[in-house]
Amino acid sequence: MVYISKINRRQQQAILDAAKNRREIIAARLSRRDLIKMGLLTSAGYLIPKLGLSARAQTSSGSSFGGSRNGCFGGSGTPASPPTTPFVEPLPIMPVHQAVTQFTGPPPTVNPNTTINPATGLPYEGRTRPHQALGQFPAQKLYEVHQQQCQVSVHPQLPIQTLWGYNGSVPGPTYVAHYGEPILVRNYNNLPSNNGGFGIQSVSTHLHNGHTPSESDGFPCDFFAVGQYYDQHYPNVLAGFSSTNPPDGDIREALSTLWYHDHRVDFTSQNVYKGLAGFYLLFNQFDTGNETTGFRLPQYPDFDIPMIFGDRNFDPTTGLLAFDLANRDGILGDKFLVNGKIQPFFQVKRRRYRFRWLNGGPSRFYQFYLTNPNNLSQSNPFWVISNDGNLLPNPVQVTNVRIAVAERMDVIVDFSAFPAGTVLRLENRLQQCDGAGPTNTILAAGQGDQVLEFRVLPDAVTDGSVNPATNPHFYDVPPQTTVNQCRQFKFDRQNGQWVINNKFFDCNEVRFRVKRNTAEEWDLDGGFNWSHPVHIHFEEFQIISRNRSTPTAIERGRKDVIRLGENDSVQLFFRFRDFVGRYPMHCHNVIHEDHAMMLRFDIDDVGDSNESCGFNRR
Ligand SMILES: [Cu+2]
Repeated sequence: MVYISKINRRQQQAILDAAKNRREIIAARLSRRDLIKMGLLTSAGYLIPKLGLSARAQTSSGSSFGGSRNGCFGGSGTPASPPTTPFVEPLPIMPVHQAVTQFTGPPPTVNPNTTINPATGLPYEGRTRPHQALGQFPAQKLYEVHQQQCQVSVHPQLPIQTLWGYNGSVPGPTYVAHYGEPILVRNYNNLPSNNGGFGIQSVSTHLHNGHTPSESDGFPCDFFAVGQYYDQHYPNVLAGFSSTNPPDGDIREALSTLWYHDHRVDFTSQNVYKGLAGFYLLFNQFDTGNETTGFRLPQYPDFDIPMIFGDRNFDPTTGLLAFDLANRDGILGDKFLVNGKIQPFFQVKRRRYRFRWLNGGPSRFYQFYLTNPNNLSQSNPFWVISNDGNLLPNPVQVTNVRIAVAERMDVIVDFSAFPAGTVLRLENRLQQCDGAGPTNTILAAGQGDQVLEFRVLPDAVTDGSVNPATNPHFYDVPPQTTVNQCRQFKFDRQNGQWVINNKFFDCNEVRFRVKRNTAEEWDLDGGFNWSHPVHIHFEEFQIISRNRSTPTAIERGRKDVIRLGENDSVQLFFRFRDFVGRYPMHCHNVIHEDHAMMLRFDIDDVGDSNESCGFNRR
């Protein structure tokens, strides 16, 4: 809780003034580049103390109202949110996105629809490149989505929030997709002219870990304006269909839990913080959603529950969502939302559930435990079955799991072992004192962030799902083949911002070219004092080694986010197959991403040896 009385009143006022002035800058929609031009950023990348812009510059300790919290001293200069009572509302479940029989507006086309829309004076469509695979994988279903402002309650003790969602839902509706069933999604930008303080009204929607042609991937610079649409083609095809495993692709590369979110260059953190994210679930003949068929994983949707975690700050005066543009390290919220509600509860039957845990950011790392508040010494193990949407070869039993921003962990929790009336809390016990990365301190049970409360019901229930204790087998991990090219990347800090191999992101700079249908090794090196959850679009990788050691059982599958801790060095194996075009690699601490820890690489049929391994080569 807060300890306002212990903090100097003048310091509190400085923090509030700074927050107010920063909000005004944010409302003016100034990007990092604008701030540098206006001389409002120091050479170290921090906001100057003028007009109280930087509370940190005025307070020697940088203390926030939070004082000591989770054993952290000092703070980010962010005022504490208003108090809220935990576990008063049920966990919301996002609606399943429903297909339409035809699109509003013009019919879909292979080439972008560049006809001028008389209502806006802009081309109808924001897309700039033709669909490369719509002919080969014609859409069997059409979805229409409107990105728009909506009124949302995050907690009954806070006012209604004006957020941005997909079809009025925050988080967005859940796509239920199937391999072998290509879809076309028409994204309309219907965002309002007033951004309400932060966020920018142009968008690019990325389907995170989709094997998606570049023009539909949601590349950060493929953003489009209010009044335009953008058709995105999701073939829902297994990687390798035109290369290693024709004609249907490699079943070992099947994905399950994907998500979509805004990826607008320089503004991803603001737009996602404001609500632009949702789930995309992909089923097939093994992961069927039916617990009597295939791998017999718990039944969707009754016992297969997607959960997106997000931490947020709310203005202590107005109770409205607050975003701090001045923060370069990463934003830590003091309110914990699951599926858009602060600290909800979820009633469970005495059986197995599949939970799809997704860290929706912006910056925090979680280490989740199941804590019994009435018996803190009780250990409550569960099973990890998938990492970043890739089912592991076998379930792995754990007592806790760490999840960085954008990582997904599908887990199975068996509540049959608990008597009716048991309460368990999903507790984050990883200490993190600033946005740049966690300490490695694990807090005592009951001392961490209480994110969600499970309440075990007395109902009689059947359970046809597979028991993970019987060691069921899912997919093998494909073998690693000879690589065509090795590349090396150093993730570092420069002038208070973030670089990959000493460079900031530039939409038009192709840092290297990967030759289609070849394998590559990428070596990633972390810096000092910072952690980076690095995401590579388009292809999953396997971890060859982490700090010269074999990865853990949970990291031994395939992934699309690699946690790069302090001084970590990892080697990754990729196969880049099937499609061509531009894709990014970036830090998924979205504050780092926007300031500008990202690069563009292109896949084509030539390739090059840029950024090749050589310096500090092991
Ligand atoms: Cu980072």
